[in-house]
Amino acid sequence: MITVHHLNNSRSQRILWLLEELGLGYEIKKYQRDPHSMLAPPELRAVHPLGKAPVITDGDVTVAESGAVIEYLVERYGNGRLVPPAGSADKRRYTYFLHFAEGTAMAPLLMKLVFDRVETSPMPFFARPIARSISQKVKGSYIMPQIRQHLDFMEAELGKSAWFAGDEFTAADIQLSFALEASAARGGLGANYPKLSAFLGRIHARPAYQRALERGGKYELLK
Ligand SMILES: N[C@@H](CCC(=O)N[C@@H](CS)C(=O)NCC(=O)O)C(=O)O
Repeated sequence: MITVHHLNNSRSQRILWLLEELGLGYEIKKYQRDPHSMLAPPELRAVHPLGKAPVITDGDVTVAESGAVIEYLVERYGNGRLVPPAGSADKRRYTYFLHFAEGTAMAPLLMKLVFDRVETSPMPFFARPIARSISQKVKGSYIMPQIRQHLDFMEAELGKSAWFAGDEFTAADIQLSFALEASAARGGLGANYPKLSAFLGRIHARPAYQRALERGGKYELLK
């Protein structure tokens, strides 16, 4: 039996969605973030030393890191579903986006979250204007331009085909969804990106996405 070690409001929601798309049976072990630090509870480190989500166990196999979890599940159980044919141009795009999502797109979105917190976290009153000024400079000169560059790129890519890796929906769309949902929550993705907004509408309407939400529980991305 596949067990998804599911942290609330996290990347592991994507794995529930993938399993629903593949129609596989699985169980969920739920973990709650610490309400102040937002970190995962220490119990998750018993599953994998980094204690981050997603991580799955399947018999005596443990797989962490969302791209690796997705590759494991589609390779082991997909029977060719949700992956473009080997050797095709779509497969190269698929592999690129599987890595781009966590390797490139998520980095400035995480920095935005951290710098927003720097501005609002408790500190001596005289330090706040300095902290705010540094944070706003970093966001204005680096973080937001990076996020916009990534969104512009993804918007243009969706002009080439219906989905990110061709005209068929693939697991790369699932992998990219978290960066796009995080961009909608905190990175300026709105009506200014019509193709990306429509992409979010299309994935949220998928029955498997809805079923994963029902099983995973409340899903609200950190702002
Ligand atoms: N690149 C990793 C990122 C894993 C990650 O940072 N997960 C977050 C949840 S979205 C987490 O576990 N945060 C809680 C913590 O680090 O304690 C992946 O894609 O799996």
